Amino acid sequence: MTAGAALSLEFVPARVLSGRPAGWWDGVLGVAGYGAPADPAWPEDLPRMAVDAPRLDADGAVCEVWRAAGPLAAGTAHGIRYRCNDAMLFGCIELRESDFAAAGEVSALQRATGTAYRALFGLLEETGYPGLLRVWNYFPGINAEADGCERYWQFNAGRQDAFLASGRVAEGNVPAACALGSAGGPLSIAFLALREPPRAVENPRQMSAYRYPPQYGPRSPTFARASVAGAGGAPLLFVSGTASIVGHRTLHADDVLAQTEETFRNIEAVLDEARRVAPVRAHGLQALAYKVYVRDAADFATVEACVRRHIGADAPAVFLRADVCRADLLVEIEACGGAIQLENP
Ligand code: 3EB
Repeated sequence: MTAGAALSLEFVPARVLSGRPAGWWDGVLGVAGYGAPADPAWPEDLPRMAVDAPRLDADGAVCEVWRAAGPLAAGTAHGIRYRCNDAMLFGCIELRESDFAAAGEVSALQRATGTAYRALFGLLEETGYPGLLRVWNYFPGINAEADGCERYWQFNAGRQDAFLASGRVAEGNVPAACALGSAGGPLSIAFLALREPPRAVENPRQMSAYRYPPQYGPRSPTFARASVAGAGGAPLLFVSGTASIVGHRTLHADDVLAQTEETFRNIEAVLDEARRVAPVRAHGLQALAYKVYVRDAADFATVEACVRRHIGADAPAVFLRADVCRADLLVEIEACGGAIQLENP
């Protein structure tokens, strides 16, 4: 990473990472691995998340490596492993639902989610990084019904309760996020927070998710379409998981190509909005890094070709098999860039 860059992202095959010398890890804020468990040879105090979401575009697991300008401090509090510098903090929390019992109307997943988010807000409060910028959420069976309610809805209830309990409003000042169904394993949450509050960005083509009508669940999802913050005049940019939703409705059910095209119309719209409200340096879709979640592995080639038509051959992108939070959504795409330095693989 170049001197002075506030934050950098590199997608690295997990097998390459395991050979890195000890000193290489010094500037690493944290790692999210997709497709395989975390490597036990990594530093003990490294925040890491292992998500069971197989990679579709290459063999083996891939790791998202976040680096920040040093010096970094590390710690564990509220069950969260974190690293931070003077501007930002990255943390990971993994909770097993089996460690939680359902209580009356409240499912084990809802309780685990509430516990995770209360821990997250407690940590940010104590360490002094209140500006929650980006959250990644993964848990198995996101579309399954359990205890008379969709599991994604249970997750939304636990998340929103914790936002409200922390004194944060559940709309407006909310982070960029994604929520995907893994193939198994714990509730896994990674997050990035800053000293300063980020600016939430919405998409004029889409209803804000926190205003979705109740047909998508009694408690609405708590996230913004994008968020921008920090790095002086050139903000870091995170575009949330984005899908084929216009207004509040899913478009093109059963047509994965049309969904992918619609998703890019949404990403373009949220990028335009981000540039309108902040001095974001992002010269179009080719300047961002992407994670693409595909529900059905058989759709991978169709989705990849469409994605590459939009982002070009060189933009960093990984393609993962995962369930999207509405049963009729076949693809979801997240992006980041702006002042984030992107290392090409
Ligand atoms: C949507 O637009 C699709 O619950 O944190 C995208 C990004 C979606 C984040 C979340 C859900 C979330 O509603 C799903």
